[in-house]
Amino acid sequence: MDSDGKFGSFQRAGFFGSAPKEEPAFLARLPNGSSDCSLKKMCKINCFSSPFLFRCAQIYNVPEKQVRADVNMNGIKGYFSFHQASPFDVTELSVNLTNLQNKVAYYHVHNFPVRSRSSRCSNNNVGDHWNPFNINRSNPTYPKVPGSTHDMYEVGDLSGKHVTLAGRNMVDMTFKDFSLPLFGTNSIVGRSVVIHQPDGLRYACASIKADFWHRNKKMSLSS
Ligand SMILES: [Cu+2]
Repeated sequence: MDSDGKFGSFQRAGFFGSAPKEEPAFLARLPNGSSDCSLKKMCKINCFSSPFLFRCAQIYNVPEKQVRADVNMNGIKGYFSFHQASPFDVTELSVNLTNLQNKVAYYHVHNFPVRSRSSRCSNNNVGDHWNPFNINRSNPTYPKVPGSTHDMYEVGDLSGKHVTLAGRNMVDMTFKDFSLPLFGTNSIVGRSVVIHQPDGLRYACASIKADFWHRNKKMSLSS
């Protein structure tokens, strides 16, 4: 919100002329100097010199999210780390894996966490790819390689959107992902990452959990 007017004069986000007097109004920008909006405070603004006063929504501070999947299976060690500053920001994905021994290629977010210790990465355990928009990967138009806009891929198709692990022994890489939410109903938090062999068989997996180490480090730096 532009409560300090740094983006210039107030522009209305929608048409409020017929809105009932007490209906909450969601505004993109606030008039310069005409409101007392601040965090966790209800505010009233005078809309376009109208005699009506509109209430705007309470303003919340949305904490950033940082989660990770720690992999330690079949000799592969490392992590997938995910960070999103807010629901409106791009997600940053870091992949740091060692001892791949050229044995694996694809990696995806799958539907469920690793719940059982037996047949950990099986379909019964972690399910299929996380694909909340029901994108059909059998469709001939599904991108074969990275480079298309991320909305063209399943949300969970990380190697499809970015790069595969084929022919690698270790990787340390970071990507921006425009379709990998950590907030809301399509969030990947609480699901899992599965690493596949080049033939598609599941080789290693790990649950996506809150990154307490990262959070504690940030808290200690800020205190
Ligand atoms: Cu998979």
